[in-house]
Amino acid sequence: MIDNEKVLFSGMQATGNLTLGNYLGALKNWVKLSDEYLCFYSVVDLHSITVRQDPAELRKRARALLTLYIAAGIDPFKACIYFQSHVSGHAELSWILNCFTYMGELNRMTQFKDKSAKHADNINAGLFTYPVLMAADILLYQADVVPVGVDQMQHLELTRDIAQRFNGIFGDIFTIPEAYIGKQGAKIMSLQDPSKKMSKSDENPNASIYLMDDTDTIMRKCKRAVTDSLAVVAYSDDQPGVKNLIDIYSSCTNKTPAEVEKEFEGKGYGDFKMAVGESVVSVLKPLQDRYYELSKDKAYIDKVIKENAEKADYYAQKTLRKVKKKVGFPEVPRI
Ligand code: ATP
Ligand code: LTN
Repeated sequence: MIDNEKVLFSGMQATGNLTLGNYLGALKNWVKLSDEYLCFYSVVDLHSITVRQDPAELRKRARALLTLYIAAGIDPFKACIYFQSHVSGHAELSWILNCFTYMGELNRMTQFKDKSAKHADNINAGLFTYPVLMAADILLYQADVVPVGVDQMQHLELTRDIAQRFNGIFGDIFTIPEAYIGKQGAKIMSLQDPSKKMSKSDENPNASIYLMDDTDTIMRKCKRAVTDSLAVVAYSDDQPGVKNLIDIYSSCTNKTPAEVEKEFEGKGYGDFKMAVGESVVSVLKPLQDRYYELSKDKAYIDKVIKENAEKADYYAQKTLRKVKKKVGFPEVPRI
């Protein structure tokens, strides 16, 4: 690590197909930030098994997600793109931090409440302590910044609380991380119900644009997106469907919402939706092409996976050694 180089950590779960929300709210920022920070971008497969998974499917999706990180434009030999399960430090630190986290804190987590309602037949302890593993991910690499969507802010606040508590007892061990929320695309909403976020686990396929959707599908989903009867392209909370489409268009074209309003002044929703669809295609098509190209190069992806697991482990062990010493674990005798 270069002295004073700031560290960034983020991760995504390999569950479901990635949506445009994941790209605009997370991946797109990751690419931009990888020039400014020492970055760790993890495929958080340990988190994935808090919900029941088909093993073969999980393995396939995890590799596909790692490939997508690269296809989105992240240089895997600059940023560290790796599988969480390849670095045992995540699970180790997570256990230690469990002992510095209160039940009351975890009980307040809204994602736990949502997910346990959704998976009522499998409310496992991992689902409950999920945020502690996330804290371990971040603190293990001494991350200064963590780009996340707004839905993850509560987990990040908890991470800061745990780190501060630990530091309060043992001295300055952990860097206290800050959230990084992108200006545009922080919360892309469902195309069918703009009061809900676009989510890869949505049952209605028309609600989300998937990163791998073909051109016709993208255009069709945009055309069918729920709007209103006001017939003006305005960036207003009274028009959540249109507002969401403006957010998508702004993010894909790097225009401000005010510029978009101006561009579509006096035009109907038909024209606007067509333009939104085209802007999405212009972003996703090159990404898809790169993805298919990369997927064919098994040796290259294998090299990324192996080398980065070692790199991540090196940084993880540095923190873990300090933590273990502080909490009072005996050192391995050097004989
Ligand atoms: P799930 O439906 O399985 O909960 P998800 O689509 O919400 O999944 P996550 O894996 O929870 O996706 O999130 C990955 C990253 O994408 C996170 O940083 C998250 O904040 C961001 N993200 C997810 N959905 C959106 C969205 N609709 N708009 C902006 N960012 C999003
Ligand atoms: N909980 C996150 C994924 C995640 C993460 C992290 C994000 C796991 N560990 C560390 C940022 C930093 C999610 O569901 N989006």
